[in-house]
Amino acid sequence: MKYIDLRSDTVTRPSEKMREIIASAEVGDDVFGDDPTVNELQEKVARLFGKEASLYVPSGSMGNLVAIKTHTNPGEEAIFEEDCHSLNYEAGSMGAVAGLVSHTFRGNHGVMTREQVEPYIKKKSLHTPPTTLIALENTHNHAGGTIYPLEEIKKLRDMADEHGLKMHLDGARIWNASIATGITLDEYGRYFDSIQCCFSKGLGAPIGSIVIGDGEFIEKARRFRKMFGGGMRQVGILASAAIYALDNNMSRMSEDHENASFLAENLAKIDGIDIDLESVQTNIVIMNIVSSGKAVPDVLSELKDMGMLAVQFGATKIRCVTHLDLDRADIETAIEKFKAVFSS
Ligand code: TLP
Repeated sequence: MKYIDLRSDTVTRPSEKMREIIASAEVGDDVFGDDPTVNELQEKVARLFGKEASLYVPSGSMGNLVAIKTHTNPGEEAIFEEDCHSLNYEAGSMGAVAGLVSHTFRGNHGVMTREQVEPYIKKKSLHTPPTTLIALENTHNHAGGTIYPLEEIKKLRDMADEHGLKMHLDGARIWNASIATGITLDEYGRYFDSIQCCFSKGLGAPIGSIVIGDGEFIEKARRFRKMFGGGMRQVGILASAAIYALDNNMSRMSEDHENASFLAENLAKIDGIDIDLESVQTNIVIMNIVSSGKAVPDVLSELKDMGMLAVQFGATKIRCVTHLDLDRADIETAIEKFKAVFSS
């Protein structure tokens, strides 16, 4: 059965054209630094974000870990939003591998503010783990693909400068934020010491993420990538897909955002489904089904029997993500399937 797969934008498959590009990519040994396609990708992305350098890594989780490990020392404290991906879905790497103490704050739609965070920044002392890093997520996955307002990012950057903190962005879906707001990648680049972005989500490449920063930071990060087993060889075959994705699949993301809004507005009309429409800002829709009295696994299994896939996202919540392998007709079909499940 061909499913309408709304589990994630990670389920996208390389198109025929992308596969052709992959097949003809020029390659070399990237651990020696001589894969021309990887080098082209790294230069291109650094340029897009107005930074000196970047480093191709196998996954977003490794990208966040490499970047944060490069900025910090074990026993230091880092500030994270409570529901962020790095702390909740990366297998505990921030504690287990980077050796960090995490201080979390509850964001509003994933957004922590300077006023909220600043009083808790710890100075180095005999007793305290000094706060040395703040990490943001844009778009914020768990909050429903919400966008971090630029004004708040600027305030947090000022705060980071005043207190000597590094600022990292989990920008797995920064492409969506940029397309939705018109804020350029270069503008986002200005406010962070490092950014991690994924090619394997809405951009539709099969594998890969990238860490962006200044030249010295990236050289140091390269060593941690090697330490974590992320030094790859003829990886230009994958980097070529990322270059193709950037050139061809970014501007079309507005279609995914329109599909997500359409899906959310229609699902919100169904009895038993509650959606905070304010949080639907890009390609993610999170719904709470508690008022239906139904259990999430039962709903997901009924949907699956009808040819549709989504994921559980908390005890009473379901997440749907729109992407380039789904068109408006698929979304309309998905809405009909939800209606059928919730009318029974
Ligand atoms: N997110 C995946 C799952 O892990 C939940 C998804 O389906 O959304 N940062 C953010 C904001 C992410 O959403 C993800 C992946 C990552 C980092 C990690 O990327 P990968 O999966 O490449 O390690």
